[in-house]
Amino acid sequence: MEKAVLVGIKLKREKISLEESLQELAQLTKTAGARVVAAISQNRETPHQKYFIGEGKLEELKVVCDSKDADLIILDHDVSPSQLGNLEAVLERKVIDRTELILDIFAQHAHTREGKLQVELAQSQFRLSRLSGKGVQLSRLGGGIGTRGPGETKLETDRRHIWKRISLLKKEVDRIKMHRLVSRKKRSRSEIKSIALIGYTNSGKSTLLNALSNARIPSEDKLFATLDPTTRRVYLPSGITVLITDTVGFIQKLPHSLVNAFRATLEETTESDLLIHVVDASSRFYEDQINTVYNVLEELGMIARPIITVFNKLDRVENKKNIELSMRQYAPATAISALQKQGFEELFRLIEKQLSLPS
Ligand SMILES: Nc1nc2c(ncn2[C@@H]2O[C@H](COP(=O)(O)OP(=O)(O)OP(=O)(O)O)[C@@H](O)[C@H]2O)c(=O)[nH]1
Ligand SMILES: [Mg+2]
Repeated sequence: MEKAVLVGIKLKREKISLEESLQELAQLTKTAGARVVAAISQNRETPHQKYFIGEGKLEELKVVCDSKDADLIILDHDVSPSQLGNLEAVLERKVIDRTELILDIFAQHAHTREGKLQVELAQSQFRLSRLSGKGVQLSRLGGGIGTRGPGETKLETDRRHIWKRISLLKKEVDRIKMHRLVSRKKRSRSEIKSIALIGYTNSGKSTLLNALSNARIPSEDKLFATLDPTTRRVYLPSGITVLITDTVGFIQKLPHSLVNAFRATLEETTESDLLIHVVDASSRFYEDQINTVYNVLEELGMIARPIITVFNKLDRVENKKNIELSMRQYAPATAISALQKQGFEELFRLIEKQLSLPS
């Protein structure tokens, strides 16, 4: 297992919480299959031109890496290709950033053909942007995180080959998109209402859909357990059937290449009649997470859909007062425990009301 040192960086103008961001980075690292052996952080006015972090911090980082025998360094910030190269030269280890880490997780978790294509496309575009910086060679020390493609795919390192691969992948993705369009048209003719579950990663979307439909979608205490959308039939108490789709979770600082790659997959969601926004009410950071979800929705042009907000994991919430306040703020909203199957009656009532179904 690779041993990773995390580096949290906050620039003065940024509004993120360093603690929250680092905690999340640690979880992402674990999900990618590496072990966190140390974490350091730095507040800076502006990035250091050559290394992004300051030279003193770099010195400290080098000492920590040596003493912990680390294999790789993960930066909680996007840096330029040349800064990355300079850091690798000094630290003599693989250095990756948050985007690369998330891409690696996506590569490991994509299972359908389309998911794999989308991820490889995003990875290839990312690689190309790295290469085109200053013509820096990808100095990948060994394998592991940042070098893996989806499935058996090996990532290309040659610019010309990447170009070719990208255009091939794009064609494939387009072909699948056409297919989906046709089956979606068929479905909309059948007039079954469709609902999409959206929300921050690990909020409990898959657990909820499993509970509602007796499906067996893998749910794990990991970030991005679900990548490929799954649709299930759910029977409402009124006897009406709806289709509910479980989707990829959102995260703060979601790489742009990925938002674009998953736009196609999420198009399914954009056409649904209703969104159910699942919130992990037991997280200290749930309000930030709600805002992140709204930002991504805006980016995807989905904000106009009717939304029901569901505060999940109520069984783990100690201070229920806050949740009650939030429920009023985000009405129509309700609180449930997907794991213990509690609060579903009210959820069903809201769904039927929003879809204007007779209940
Ligand atoms: N205590 C408690 N845990 C829950 C509840 N709902 C989900 N969980 C746990 O939260 C973790 C994440 O659940 P998932 O259903 O995989 O979450 P997700 O939103 O699908 O996550 P991604 O697919 O990674 O975006 C799992 O360990 C679940 O068992 C709940 O109501 N109460
Ligand atoms: Mg899931």
